[in-house]
Order: sequence, then structure tokens, then C-alpha cells
Amino acid sequence: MSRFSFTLSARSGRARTGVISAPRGEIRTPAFMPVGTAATVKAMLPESVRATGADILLGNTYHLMLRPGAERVARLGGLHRFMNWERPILTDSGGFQVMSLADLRKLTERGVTFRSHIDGSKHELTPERSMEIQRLLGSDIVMAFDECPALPADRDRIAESMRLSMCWAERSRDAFGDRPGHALFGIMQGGLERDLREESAEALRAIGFEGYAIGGLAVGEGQEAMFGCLDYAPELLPEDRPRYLMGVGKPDDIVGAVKRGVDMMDCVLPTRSGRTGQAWTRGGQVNLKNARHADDTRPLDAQCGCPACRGYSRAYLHHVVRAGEMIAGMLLTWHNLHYYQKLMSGMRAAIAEDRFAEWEAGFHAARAEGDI
Ligand code: PRF
Ligand code: ZN
Repeated sequence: MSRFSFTLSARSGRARTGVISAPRGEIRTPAFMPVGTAATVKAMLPESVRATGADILLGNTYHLMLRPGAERVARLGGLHRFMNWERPILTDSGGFQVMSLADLRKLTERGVTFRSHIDGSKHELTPERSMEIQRLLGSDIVMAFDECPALPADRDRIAESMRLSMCWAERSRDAFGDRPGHALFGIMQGGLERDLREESAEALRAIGFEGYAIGGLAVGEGQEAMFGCLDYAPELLPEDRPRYLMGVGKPDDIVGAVKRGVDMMDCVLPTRSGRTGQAWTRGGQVNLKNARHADDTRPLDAQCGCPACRGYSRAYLHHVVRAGEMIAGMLLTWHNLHYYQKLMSGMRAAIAEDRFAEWEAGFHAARAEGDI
């Protein structure tokens, strides 16, 4: 009996809705995964994250291996127990974070060596070590070890990097072994080069994974180019497996990705921007630092059911943001995660009733009207 499965229940155009069943709980798709990089979704209690509607969190191999260390997390009972989140956790594999965060990186066929951005200590990550760390953390969905260049990049660099990542994908599959109830996802690379995306998808399908990610996007190419790639990339992957677009995005990126057949996404945007006074609403982005909110007695969004909108005025939110009070980050993070999860549940319902196009028109119309 497989304890990890994906069941699609409806489609609307190319958009899909379904459920991933895992031993720690169900993940309704399309799913947005809040980012809990350092064993915390910053400024939120786990029960509050759950209250916004999240079914799964994302954790990071790179950060947790450096601090507090994967072996220590294992000794302390695993990441779920450690951070008090008993539902599914997906962990990223570390290569992408090394390339964007670490110092003195050295890439070889074997893997990558680097110095910690925290204390300068020397480390190595390979596909084998990444699989071991993700096993020690107790991750439910493990990501294959990969790397990718920022865009724009030379076609040769993109091709070489993709082929290295496909070699690492095979080593990840071998090192992961047989772990019932846990899933390993492969990661497609290939930049904006269609033939390289095709080659990457073919390589991953030949290896075989429980799910497939689209990596190497949202790395500087812009929305139009990303959508251009998403116009064909999801369909290169097996229909009956979850498709995960890594590190995306703004609400309109998420809507465009779901429309093109993506099932899962993650992004620091709702949490990070919540800590800098930015709110995401039906009407678009609202900067609560702006002086125009100083005497505004209205809630941020009168139609939002989150604690920030039920209990506080825009004037109060403006004040606590300006004063650098911790509650500002707490309230705006809650609001943003609530908004993102409402966006996902709205899309799931629309797909289930085959009215995604209509839902999408409403989404864009509300934003065109501007502030609410
Ligand atoms: N690979 C991995 N993690 C990622 C990415 C990737 O390509 C991206 C690209 N947007 C975000 N996070 N492993
Ligand atoms: Zn709200």
C-alpha cells in the first residue's frame, strides 16, 4: 500500500484541483506552502499558520544544516516535533540556497562546497548528504539536489547546469532509497530554452519521482518570460503527479501558474513583505508605511476575516509599522498568509466547478479597481 498519493478531482482549462494524501495529512491542491526556513514561519505560531488554511510548510536543508544542525534536530525528535508542526513538511534540498546565500562556493561534479553565511565555517553538500539531511529532519516531501544559474545566462551554462542537475537527480533517487510514506520530487531545469526543458523532463521521467518541480524560474526573467515557459513546461511532466513551481510568487504569478497547470508553490513574499509593512489584498499591494493611512479608521480590508482586519484600523497598523513594533510583523504576516490561502481556496473551488476563467476575470477586475 502506498502511503503517499495524488488524486486529481477536477480540471478547468489547464488548471487542476486535487489532494495529495500523506501520512501526516492531506494537502489540497493547488497549494501554497508558507516558508518556515529556520524551523519557524517568522512572526507566527504554528497553530496560527494552520488557522490561515495552510496544509504544508516548506523548510530548508541549507539553513537547518548550519543551525541548529540536522543531527541535532534528529536527536530532538525531528523537525515536526521540534517546531511543533505535525502536518506535512516539504524541504528544499540546499543547492539553490547555497548558490544564492553562501560565501566562497565551489561547484564540482560531486556537489558544492561553501562557507556558512552565518559563521564562515566550511561545509559540503552533495546529493547523498542532502538526502541524509532531509531524512534526519524527517521531511515528508524531499527535494532532489539541484542547482541553477540566475537568468539571463548563456545557453551553454544553462545546458551544463541542467545536465549536472539531472545527474544529481539520479544520485538523489538512489540515495533516497525506499521510504514508504515519504516522497521524493525531481526538479526540472533548463532556463527558458524549450529543448533543454524537454531534455530535463525526459531525464526526470526516466528516473521516476513521486512529484515533479519546475525549478530555475523566477530568477530574474520577469513574469512574461516565466509564463512563456509555463505555457509548455507543466505538460512535459507526468499528468498524474503533483507539479510544484519553486519560489513563486506574487498573487498574479500564482494565479497565472495555476492557470497553466501548476499544483504547488511556495514563496517568502507574504511573510517577508509582512515584516516590512506591505500587505497583499484583493485590490493589490498596500504599503502601510504610507502617511495616507495615519488617520484612516477603516480596516485594511473590510471583507477579510483575519485578526489584523477584524481588530485594528489602518491607522493602528500604520502606527505599529512606523514604530517598528513586533505586532506589526505579526498582524501583517497573518493577514498576508490568510489572503494567500483564501486565494488558493478560491481557485480550488472555481476549478472544482469549472469556472476558473470567470474567477480569474474577477481577480484581475478587483485589482484594476485598485485600493479597497
Ligand atoms: N531549485 C531549488 N529550489 C528553488 C529553486 C530551484 O530552481 C527556485 C527557483 N525559483 C526556488 N527555490 N532546489
Ligand atoms: Zn486581513
